[in-house]
Amino acid sequence: MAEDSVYSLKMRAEANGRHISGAERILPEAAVGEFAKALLERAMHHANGRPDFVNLKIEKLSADEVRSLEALPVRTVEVSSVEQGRNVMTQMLEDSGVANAAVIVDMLYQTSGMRGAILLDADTLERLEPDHQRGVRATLMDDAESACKGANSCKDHYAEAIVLATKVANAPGMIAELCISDDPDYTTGYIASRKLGYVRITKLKSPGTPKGGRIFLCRTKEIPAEQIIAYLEKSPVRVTGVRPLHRESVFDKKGFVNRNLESLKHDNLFRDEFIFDSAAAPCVKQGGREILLLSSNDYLDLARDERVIKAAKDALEKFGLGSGGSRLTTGSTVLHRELEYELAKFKETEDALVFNTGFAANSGIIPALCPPGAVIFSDELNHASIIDGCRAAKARTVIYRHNDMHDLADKVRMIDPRQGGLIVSDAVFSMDGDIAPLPDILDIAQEFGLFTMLDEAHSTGVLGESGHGIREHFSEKRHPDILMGTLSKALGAEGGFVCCTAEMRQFLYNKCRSFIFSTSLPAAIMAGARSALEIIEQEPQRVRMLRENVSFFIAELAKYDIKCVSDSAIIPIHIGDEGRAASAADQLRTHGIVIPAIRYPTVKRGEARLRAALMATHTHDQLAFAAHLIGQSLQEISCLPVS
Ligand code: WAQ
Ligand code: MG
Repeated sequence: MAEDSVYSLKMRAEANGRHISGAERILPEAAVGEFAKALLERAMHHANGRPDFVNLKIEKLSADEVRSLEALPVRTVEVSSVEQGRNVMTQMLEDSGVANAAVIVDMLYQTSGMRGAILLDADTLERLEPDHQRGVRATLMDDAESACKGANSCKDHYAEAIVLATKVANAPGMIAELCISDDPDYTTGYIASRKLGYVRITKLKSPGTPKGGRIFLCRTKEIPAEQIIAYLEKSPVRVTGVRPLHRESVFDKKGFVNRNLESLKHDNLFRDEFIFDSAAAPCVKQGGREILLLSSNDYLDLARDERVIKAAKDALEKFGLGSGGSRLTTGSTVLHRELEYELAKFKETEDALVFNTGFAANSGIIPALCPPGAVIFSDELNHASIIDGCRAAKARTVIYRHNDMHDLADKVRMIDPRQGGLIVSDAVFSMDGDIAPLPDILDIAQEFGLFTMLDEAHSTGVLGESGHGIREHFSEKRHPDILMGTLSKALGAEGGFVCCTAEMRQFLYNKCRSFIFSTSLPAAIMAGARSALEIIEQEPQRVRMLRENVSFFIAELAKYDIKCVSDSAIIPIHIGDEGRAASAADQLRTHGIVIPAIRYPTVKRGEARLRAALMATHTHDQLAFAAHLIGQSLQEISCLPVS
């Protein structure tokens, strides 16, 4: 039985006179309705924009004028650079007996912005298409099975190209076709002919370039150009045997994960999870065992304080658990604002803004403050969240040597950032326990009009006579623009915050993406943190006890020849080799002490260390016991071979 009547469908969409999409089909009568709808859908919803003009042309063809052609055989040449791709194309053209192959490929690379192809005489290099701007377009073609393959398939560069290439390769007088996609991110192009088949070349341009074009290379000795053009434009073709592209090797997802895990283990950088059955107190329970914890950042032991828990409980009952929305929509309660006023008072600023985590604060604030053109000056030992903030910012980042104010001043002076910028530093460095020279940072920033940002995650509740932080420590009257901190360490709660001027708060409230696009913290957390803040004000002895514990512990370690320095509650015990640090931590665990081995990428490779963090409530007995065991295990691991 003969097929139904056959129709050509052509869609073209424009906006402001600019082409935005086009597609065509050749279909049996029964499929016309469905595909017409799908083509319109494609016209109306194209990534290039919304059209103001759509042309859908439906035309009956006489079935016997439609030629059926077998799809060209396909192969793929993987190349590793554009240059290599270009050479492969040139070589294949030469092998097809074309003189001037390099000149022709060069011409392809000069082409862009055409709707159609260059029709080029291979012998005279004469352009034969009547309209050089537009080029000649191959049209009236389709995959013979498109009616069965469904109307809703999205644009498939390969499927469309193989149909076109098959039609073109069968044109009278045709020698070869060369093609580079004009899609900025589609780097695969091809060379095709009846002799070569369809040869895909994986890199013909670098990603991001909107250049692309086609050359139809022909001989007109026996066939006049008009006849070639008439075939390309007017002779309907249906291509059979178009198969979806077979990918030799799909990406190995499982292998990706496993290779990463293996390499972490090999480098002694794999981390296991410790699971506790109790709060992070000096003594914790783990699997029924009592363990001495020397790694909590709950420095003042407030997370489990009765008053803190009661405040949180009351708020929990009143406000429920989750906040249900971003601060910009429905996630602000009086408790959020009250805590912010208290934080501002605590840090002597006009106002404050609470973030979901310290990480969210740092990684969001820096990009907000540093647009393209600005320069960020960042200490080489800054916390990962600051590094990620720098990476996310469109500004340039300049790293200065750790706490080296000469290096910082030199770099600022040399770069002379006229479009603004930021100096950003940890107040207490999280892996070293030392303090940033705040007054010097403020001096340098002042001279050049730079913003300043200090991360007080480990200094709030720790530095200064009464724990107010780095300004109290230096008796500094000036304010950094951004005094960032966390609720999750000495305040025993959860979240990050920024203390700043009222205008800066408004700026961040409106500009900081990590703040805007997060559901706010529960009111119960706000109430708990506020209570903790009150306790720090009322009981400054906690801060003194913490400081006293640090001196005691450092003196105990010295008894075992372990020399440590720290200006905070973080005490690094330097080991160096990752494997030794990991063994020391493992050994201490078996003896009932948790003190983690800090390794790359938290610190540089070869600078692994045990990192003790003390609490105000550790007893001297506990600390003396810990120092003794640490001394013992360091002696044992020093006999281990360096891994
Ligand atoms: N007739 C002649 N030339 C055309 C036509 C046509 N129907 N359609 C496009 N061109 C020209 C025009 O100058 C374009 O700028 C250029 O070709 C590239 O067109 O196996 O996407 O539609 O994975 O961007 C190759 C697939 C994809 C390789 C090619 O071309 C693979 C592609 P694009
Ligand atoms: Mg394209």
